[in-house]
Amino acid sequence: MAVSDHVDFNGFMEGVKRRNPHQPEFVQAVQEVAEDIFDFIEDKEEYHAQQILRRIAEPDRVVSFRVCWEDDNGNIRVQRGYRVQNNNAIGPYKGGIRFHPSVNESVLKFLAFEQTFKNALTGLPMGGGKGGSNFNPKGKSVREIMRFCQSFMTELYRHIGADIDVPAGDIGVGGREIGYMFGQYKRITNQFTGVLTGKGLEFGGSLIRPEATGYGAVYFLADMLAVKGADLGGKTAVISGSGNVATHAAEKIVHLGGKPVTLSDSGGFIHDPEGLTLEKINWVKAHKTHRRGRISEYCDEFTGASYHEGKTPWGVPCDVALPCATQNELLGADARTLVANGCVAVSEGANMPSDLEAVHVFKDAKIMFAPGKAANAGGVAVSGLEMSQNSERRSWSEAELQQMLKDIMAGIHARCLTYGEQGGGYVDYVKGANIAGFKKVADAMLAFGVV
Ligand code: NDP
Ligand code: 2IT
Repeated sequence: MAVSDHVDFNGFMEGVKRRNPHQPEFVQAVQEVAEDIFDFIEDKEEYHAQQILRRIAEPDRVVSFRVCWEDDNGNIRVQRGYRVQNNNAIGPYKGGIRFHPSVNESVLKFLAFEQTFKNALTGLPMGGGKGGSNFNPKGKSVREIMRFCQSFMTELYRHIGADIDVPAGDIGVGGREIGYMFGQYKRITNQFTGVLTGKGLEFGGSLIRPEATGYGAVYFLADMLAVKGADLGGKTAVISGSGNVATHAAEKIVHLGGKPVTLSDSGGFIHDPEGLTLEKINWVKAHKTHRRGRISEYCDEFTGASYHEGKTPWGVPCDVALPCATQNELLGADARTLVANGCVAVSEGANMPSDLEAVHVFKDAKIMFAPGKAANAGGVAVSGLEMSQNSERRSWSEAELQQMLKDIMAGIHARCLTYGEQGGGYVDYVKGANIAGFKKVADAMLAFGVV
């Protein structure tokens, strides 16, 4: 197709909407990327002729399957499982598994699409995929979770492999669930390979993988501030979520001299004006992971904090914000409040936490705004390092891995600058991340011809 025949942005998005009815999250993720890519490819005939954007926005495959399991009362339960393999142009499919009642094809397609660009940005050879189930781990016994993980893997195993597709954790899937799934994979295939990441240290896991996403999001934040000659010392940070990403982001903010003042869960948020200390963050980690408690109980444990039922934390005045819970948790009005309150930088620990309107508010205000595909790539990057260690059958030291994570985040930041510098000291990190991620995948696809 010649350039002149190529549809315009609106025509492209109409096609995406028509082909993906009732999939708003997927359409949103494609639009956020397409807004930047259309300008970039305007004068690049080959990308048009080869329909690269159209091809990246169509997953290689979507696998959907039934997952049956028996609950503790002997009832037979049926869930839907998925694996979306979006693109393996630059390496095996790679991306997490999410267990949450909101999981559906749209959510996993958006996540697999985002993952494709994120993984390219890390500089490591990983394609993009995502999987999961509408299984709700809340209120389930550990034995129920084990039986569900085993049943899920009994189908998933035929679609994955150390050189095919390497899943990891995400919402509702942590070290325990990865252990159960790895055990079942090994039992079925009789192979001990690096087929999953986020494994326990005893069986091929990597040091600092649990910390990597939250730490990486704060390193990226620090890298953005450094461009302006600033740092995190004394800065007030508003953080959402209280899971893996949020608690480790809070921890690294404290390490770097900042003051996290909020955390949240799906019930509401806590505000601790004194700031969360490492001791308080450790309590939250244990409370949410081992006791499976609610963030509201923070206020019973620590004086001076308040709980705000049914609310998100974006109205609390801050210097920097880190949305670390879930998609579309920060809307246009929240973005306007953050900007009005003087927030200078936002680093997305979660995937697509800001809706399109919020992204536009941040861009228009020209504050430092790091999209998830850049800011939260530290997790998958250390997953990539776990894959390397598994292939080499060795383990790197914590110091080596900490340095590699910092270097990878700095590399992503530099790639964003390459395509995101707008003059006048403003960097459009969304544009920078989208173009840098797209270009690597697109150029690999060009090399393969029409496949
Ligand atoms: P966890 O399961 O550890 O924690 C999730 C947190 O988000 C919990 O506090 C949870 O609250 C909250 N949350 C989940 N869904 C909702 C919702 N619909 N509304 C409000 N709050 C919600 O997950 P992670 O910390 O691993 O993941 C958080 C985000 O980070 C996700 O967007 C994930 O995709 C992204 N991410 C994770 C990576 C990783 O390595 N784990 C890597 C890169 C990105 P509650 O307990 O009430 O459900
Ligand atoms: O969204 C993500 O990048 C993750 N959930 C981590 C994926 C991975 O393969 O480590």
